Amino acid sequence: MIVRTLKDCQNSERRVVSENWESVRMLLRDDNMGFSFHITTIYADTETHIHYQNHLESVYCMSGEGEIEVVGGETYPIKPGTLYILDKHDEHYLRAYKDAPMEMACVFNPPITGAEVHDENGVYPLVD
Ligand code: 9YT
Repeated sequence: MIVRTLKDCQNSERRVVSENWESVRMLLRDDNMGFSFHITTIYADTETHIHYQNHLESVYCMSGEGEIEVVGGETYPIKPGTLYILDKHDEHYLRAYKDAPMEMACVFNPPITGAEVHDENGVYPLVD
């Protein structure tokens, strides 16, 4: 059994900050669960290009509002209670509207190690 609190994880190297978002990786590859689990804050009034070519991701919105635009496809609203599932490694633009950040719970398969950063194409590398 493993038990962690968001507060403890925030006060550790599990909290990673980037230009448009920050993410607290509460569960990582070295926990051997087959997935990773993150609490991610998408800053208000931002647009992020993301393309997880090596990972599947599901994202549940807990607060805030925005939208996800699939490149070459539809745009879907995101609000509290919305789960989006990138089952086709969908390349997308993630936008948080200007009034408030979006608080998201994210699951990655395969799990990330915690060291990855988005490259210039919005991709996380697959770490051996
Ligand atoms: C929703 C999303 O993919 N945001 C980017 C950060 C990611 N969730 C992470 O690395 O924790």
